[in-house]
Amino acid sequence: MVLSISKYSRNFIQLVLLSFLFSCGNGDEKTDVRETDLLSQRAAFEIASVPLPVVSGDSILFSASVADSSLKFDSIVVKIDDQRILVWKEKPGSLLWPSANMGMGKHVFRLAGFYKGNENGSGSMIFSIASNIIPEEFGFEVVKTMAHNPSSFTQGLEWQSDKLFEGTGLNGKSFVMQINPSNGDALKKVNLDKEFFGEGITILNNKLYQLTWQSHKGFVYSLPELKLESEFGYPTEGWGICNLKGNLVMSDGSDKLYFLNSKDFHLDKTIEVWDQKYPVSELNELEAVEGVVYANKYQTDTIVKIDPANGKVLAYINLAGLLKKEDRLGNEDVLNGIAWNPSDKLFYLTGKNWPKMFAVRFIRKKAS
Ligand SMILES: [Ca+2]
Repeated sequence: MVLSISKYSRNFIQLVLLSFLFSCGNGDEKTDVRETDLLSQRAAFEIASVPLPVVSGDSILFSASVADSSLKFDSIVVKIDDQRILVWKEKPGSLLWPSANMGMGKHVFRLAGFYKGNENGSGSMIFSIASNIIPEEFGFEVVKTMAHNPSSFTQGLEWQSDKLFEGTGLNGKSFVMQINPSNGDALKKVNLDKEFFGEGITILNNKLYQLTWQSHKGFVYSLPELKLESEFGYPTEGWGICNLKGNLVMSDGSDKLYFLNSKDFHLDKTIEVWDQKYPVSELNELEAVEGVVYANKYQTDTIVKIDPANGKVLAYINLAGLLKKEDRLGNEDVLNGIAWNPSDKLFYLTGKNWPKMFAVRFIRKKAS
């Protein structure tokens, strides 16, 4: 619980910073007022609370009143996130807003009051949207068991046609490899410099992208030769990566997925992942399969199936017992490799320092 509270406050700070950046670049009416100024102004409005969280699909009734009766307004601009929704004349009112097309997680309802052209009061409220989908529950069936190199601290796993690639972590032990699927031996291997802690990998248009943990730097390799070609930067930590519709999709250990343009690596969009009650944090290794994203939750035996359009959890897959107790080698040997093989339609799963890799089919649990 302590973790989730600190994550909440971290998300809030990120949100405020993000809003600040957006407001700086917005030439809208008087939005050259900096967000920090806006938040430090007198709270001119009282905004009625909404359900915590709002259930996706429900309409949200926003209503506000004047808290500071000494202020007069010509107009009150209503925004949700950065979008200007409407303008109330002289007095605040109410707004019934549909949530169906909004992404999961945090949003901001914001009011800015103006009098004779000057902004003279503000108010804002953060609210969250949770999924309206009951996640399906899956177990698994092992179809094939293979050897995996137990010295590989697995951070990313991905098939390209019949070739399997693995990225590993730890400083001085970080590699990107093409491996023999039957025993985990490296067929091709590139070492990362000691300063880098390797993370997830993904393959798009014959290029392999590899993240690093805290260096804000990724590497691009050309295939099939697995030759370092270029580097790219990103502001977050790097955890897992996959690709979807030509975009790179990254995790950073939070409840967010970041969609990066693969040409210039700019951030196209961010989604937050939620089930019906809570954000799903610690998202790690990723795999995109037939338009949806699978993510393992760090230090658990759970893989989460996510709708990338909105961040809703579609299913939870429970992989407890996949690696038997007698095969476990230490504390850090957590599930951390997910690679979908389209030719046999199986998930290939392994973990950090696991001696085995498994080809697995997910089996839907019967409703009890
Ligand atoms: Ca993967």
